Amino acid sequence: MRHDHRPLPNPSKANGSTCSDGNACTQTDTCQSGTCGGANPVTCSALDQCHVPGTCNPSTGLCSNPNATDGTSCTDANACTLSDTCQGGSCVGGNSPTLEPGCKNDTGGADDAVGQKDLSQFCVATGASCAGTIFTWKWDDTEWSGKNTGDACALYDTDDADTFANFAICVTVSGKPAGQSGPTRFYTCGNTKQFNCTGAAIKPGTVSSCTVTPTTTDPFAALLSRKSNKCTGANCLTKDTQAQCCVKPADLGTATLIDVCSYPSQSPSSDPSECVKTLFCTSNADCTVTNGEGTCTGRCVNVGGVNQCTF
Ligand SMILES: [Ca+2]
Ligand SMILES: [Ca+2]
Ligand SMILES: [Ca+2]
Repeated sequence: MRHDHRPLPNPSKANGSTCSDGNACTQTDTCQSGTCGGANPVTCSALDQCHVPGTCNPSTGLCSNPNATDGTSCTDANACTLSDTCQGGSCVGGNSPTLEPGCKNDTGGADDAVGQKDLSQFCVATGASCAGTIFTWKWDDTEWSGKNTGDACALYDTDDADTFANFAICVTVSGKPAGQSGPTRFYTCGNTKQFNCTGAAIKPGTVSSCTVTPTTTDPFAALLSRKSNKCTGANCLTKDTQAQCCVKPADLGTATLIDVCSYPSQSPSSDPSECVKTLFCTSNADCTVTNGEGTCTGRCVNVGGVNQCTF
């Protein structure tokens, strides 16, 4: 029988011996100087773009999987949705590429026609101010001398599939600074040419209207290569004269805008002096949008009398 009170021998396991530290989040537990130490911790990483890294549960060794904050930007890999955001841990596609066609500058560029005939931009919009389609065209000039006028029309084809003009909405401007000269005119056309309102005859009883604003911004103002001889009047290189029309469905019927053109001497029957030469689309192939998510192909359809891309 032992009579001393020395502790019983309790030798440590060799360093490096496996053990368990009771924490499932440390994957490699080994004895170090008689203590079980955990190492090789579980790394919690985000499951996907709409989750954030979780924390390891020591009793299970499993990571939690918290959602990213709603509204965090993400990509749903669909180019037809923009501004995608995380909602409840999933990436939800945002708005479509814009339906509103907006403005197009004259594809002929700046100063491509003689001053008073030169058109610079065409825009399509909708808005509370107009129960219909708002469109706007601009002359590059800001003033007209003597009896000179600026004359421009929007040409429409009724949907008879021949692309020839069936009617036109025309505005004349004159004076210093330019203002509207006479009322907005509606013409029925002979349906024989695309860019002429052949046999133009005043169409009574229309309800659409246009207003003229003498000086607005010029889409080509920043171009250093502007030719000052092409327009006249104060600030003509940096300002334009604008006609804005509210085209009502009652006047439009089932028609499609062909283009906006200027004409000599208030005569839309004659050959155009200048057309903006831009259409928002003519076929579905024109309606492709490429962004960081790939390519989205939309459809070219008539909205408010204007062929435009929808997605
Ligand atoms: Ca998307
Ligand atoms: Ca032009
Ligand atoms: Ca101008």
